[in-house]
Amino acid sequence: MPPEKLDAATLKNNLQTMLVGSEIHVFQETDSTNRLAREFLEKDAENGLVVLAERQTAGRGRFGRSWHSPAELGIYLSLVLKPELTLKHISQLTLMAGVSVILAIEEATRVPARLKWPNDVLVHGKKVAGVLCEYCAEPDLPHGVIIGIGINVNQFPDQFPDELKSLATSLRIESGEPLDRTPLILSLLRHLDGEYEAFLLEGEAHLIQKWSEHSDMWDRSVIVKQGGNLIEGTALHLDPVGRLVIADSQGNELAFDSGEVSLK
Ligand code: BT5
Repeated sequence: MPPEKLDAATLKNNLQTMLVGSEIHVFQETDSTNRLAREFLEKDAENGLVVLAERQTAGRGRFGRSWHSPAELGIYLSLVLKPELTLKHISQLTLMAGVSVILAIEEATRVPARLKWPNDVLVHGKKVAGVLCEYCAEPDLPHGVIIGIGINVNQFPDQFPDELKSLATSLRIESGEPLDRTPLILSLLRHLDGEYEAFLLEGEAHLIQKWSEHSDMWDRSVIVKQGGNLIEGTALHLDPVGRLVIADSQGNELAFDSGEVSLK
């Protein structure tokens, strides 16, 4: 069977959302959907605009890292939101996107995906999806948030580059079956819509609880890398604003609002 192609009209016609997907653009190829979404935002994009690409030539991760984005095998999606929020809330949108990815994967597959703070979706310890939230607040330009989501859907193991083979997985590898991306994208957009609305109406408490329930970090030994420092401890919980709280070897509780976590 030829690979399934994404189509903006099909997505739009089957969309069940209030805000997310107010406009949908599908590109054959781009450097990064987050960069493209930012360009739309700067031209005053509609709140809820979604950009998808079949392939990214310079997909971005956090801290200048890259996201491997082979043609037609994954989902590369960016959502433009224009909330009236502070920076504190922006990191909570990363958690909101992670929860939405998990719910969509649960709906479409039996793959047991779990969250790792702040932006990773793992299956059996390997990364199947990642979130990159970027805040645009330049003077004289429209302000907003770009939520970028990458999901590995139909890759076989040998379709990952060598450096990712032990770190990455796909839904196909985990379920043993190919998966159509269109229903998964529709489910993801519906969950983003619902979770975002709930977050705006009710605040972050419920979101943080939901995120925590879908994570298996708790009580595990972790190393948090922040700047040049490595801090070892046991992951305890998220605090009320979504920071990761760990206990170090002396039992002191430390809260992190950013960083890179390795599970031991
Ligand atoms: C992320 O960064 O996990 C955020 C990834 C966001 C990608 C989406 S795709 C649509 C949108 N447009 C963009 O340009 N980006 C977003 P981070 O936590 O920094 O993880 C990056 C690291 O994950 C890399 O350094 C690799 O080790 C690993 N990695 C790269 N590509 C991967 C892949 N396809 N699957 C699993 N791991 C990958």
